Amino acid sequence: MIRIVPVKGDITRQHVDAVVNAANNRMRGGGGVDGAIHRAGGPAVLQDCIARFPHGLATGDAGWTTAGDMPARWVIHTVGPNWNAGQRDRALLTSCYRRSLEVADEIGATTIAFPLISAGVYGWPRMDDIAAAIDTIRETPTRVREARIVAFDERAYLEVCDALKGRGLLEPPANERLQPRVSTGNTSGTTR
Ligand code: AR6
Repeated sequence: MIRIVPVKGDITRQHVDAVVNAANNRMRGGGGVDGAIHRAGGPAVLQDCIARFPHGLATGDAGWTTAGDMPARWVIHTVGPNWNAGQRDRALLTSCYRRSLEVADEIGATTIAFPLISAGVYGWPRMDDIAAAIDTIRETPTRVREARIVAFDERAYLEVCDALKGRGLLEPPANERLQPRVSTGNTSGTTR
């Protein structure tokens, strides 16, 4: 079963097999996550976009390139619906999360980091985006073991945590999980 891990921070710094980019149809860079990924990955990402996607990508679809200089090995680019431009078909948004996992399976990525696709410049209501992300990731058959949902700010991060908690999916933080249980009572039955 896939683990969904909430993370607060910058997606370009994630040590995972693949980071997902919230791109646009042209696939030649942009602002937000897209700008950050092209800056951190360097020119190799754009070169690969041009070589592998001469005509860009359809909304709801996904495809991979190198991650260039980032710690990840691949970028999985996906094009979310632009709510602000009237693209409000939720199936296009869930398709982005599903297609990204399918591409991850194609390339053999088992750890992946998602941004909140369409929830920035494209204006998709964030709570609904978070629900779409979690439910689609859980429902898509995949060999991916860990999917991080990377939120850029504290508020979005807490919303992701709440949505996971509401579904019984929020795991305790790693440091709590790893802490050995310390017994306080003297259970040996002897006195010292
Ligand atoms: N790491 C993680 N999350 C981030 C980062 C980052 N470095 N930067 C922003 N976010 P957006 P969209 C969050 O606008 O709505 C571009 O110009 C951000 O707070 O990046 O799908 C493309 O070229 C928000 O919650 O993507 C397209 O034209 C989420 O990531 C268009 O924007 C997505 O915000 C795509 O718009």
